Amino acid sequence: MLDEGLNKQEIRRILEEKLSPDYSYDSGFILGSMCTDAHKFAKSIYCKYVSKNLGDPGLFPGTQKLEDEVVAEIGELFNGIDILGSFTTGGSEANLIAMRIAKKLRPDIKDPEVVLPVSAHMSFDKAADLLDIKLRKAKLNDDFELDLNHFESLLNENTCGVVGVAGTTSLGLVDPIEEIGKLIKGKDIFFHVDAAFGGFVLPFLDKLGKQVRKWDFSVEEVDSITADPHKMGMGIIPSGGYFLRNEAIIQKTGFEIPYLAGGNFKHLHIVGTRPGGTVIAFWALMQYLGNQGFSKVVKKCMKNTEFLAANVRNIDGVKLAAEPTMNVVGITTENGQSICELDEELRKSEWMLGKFTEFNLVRVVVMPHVTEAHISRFIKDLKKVCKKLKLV
Ligand code: 0PR
Repeated sequence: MLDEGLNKQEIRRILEEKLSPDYSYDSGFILGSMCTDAHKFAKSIYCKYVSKNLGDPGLFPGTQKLEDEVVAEIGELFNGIDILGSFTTGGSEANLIAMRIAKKLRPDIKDPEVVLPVSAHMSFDKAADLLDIKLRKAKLNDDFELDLNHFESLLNENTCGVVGVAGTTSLGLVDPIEEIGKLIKGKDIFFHVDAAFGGFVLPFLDKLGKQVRKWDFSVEEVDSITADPHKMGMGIIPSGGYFLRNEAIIQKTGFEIPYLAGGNFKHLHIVGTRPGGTVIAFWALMQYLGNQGFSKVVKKCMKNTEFLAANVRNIDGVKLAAEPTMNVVGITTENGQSICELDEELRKSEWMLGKFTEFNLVRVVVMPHVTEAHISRFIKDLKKVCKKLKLV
């Protein structure tokens, strides 16, 4: 550390220089990210309330009330009534909370297992590792749809939880949540839906008149949902969300910290100190955009998705891995050649895509920061790369 501090202007200059290697969302090169530039209004609100700490809600009862309000509003958006929950650091933490509940609710199972699709996010592997849960992964069919028969065959007396994904990480596809619900109906198995990405897309697709499979609390058996404001919600990083149908679960499985300055309370969080500013910022953003504002954003992303998909269909050498359900486009080679070289070549022109070797596809997430002009530039380079690699 310096003995004497520098002046602010100098520090700002140094920061600009040191951070110059970072990619910016508006460059268009970030095509493979599920995050985006936070909404301007959310940013300004966040700065004002950055010191609020929801780790000790007794000290910040106003902030806590806003969190309860925003959670209830999101719960309604997901067709639930009196939904509880809280903001998290992201989808990984929310999924970890869900897996912990699944295990805790079945103390009678000595070696607990969770059944989930092989396309489920890495965070479930992390949760399983931390909680000592065995994951049983169900296969996908050739069209990347979940193989329900295989899923069913993995259920047994050790199953404490099942997971369905509403917006898979690789392709943005929605699992047959209703059908999974039927498989566990009447059984003492916790059902968690991971809509980390889809949570702030699917409700608005529905409102735009697009056919969407049932995926939320409207499916009776669904117990909890992950949905992240810091993805398609355009909230501040970090803003994840965990939403739970049944309050008794918090009483049964929650933690208590007896010494807090603001007093004791039951909670499910993994972390202690917890940002209030991100919650307040998202509350404000929801009031500002309303249903119409979010629908407009989703509509634009879907228009750009269709633009990209239409182009990919016409490029010799590559094809869509699956028809996009939401604003995620998987691109694969027509001749089955490995996607690795394609990804490498595109990276040379700075295109930052997601690479999924297990499904042999590269992923474009058409986030709000991605414009038609960016996609046009990308398509041009993609065509060049297809020729260079002789995929044509
Ligand atoms: N569930 C699903 C379905 C996800 O896709 C993700 C993350 C998570 C849970 C975990 O969320 P957190 O990262 O908030 O804990 N999906 C993104 C992905 O793996 C994460 C990401 C975001 C990766 C931005 C890259 C990036 O630039 O693609």
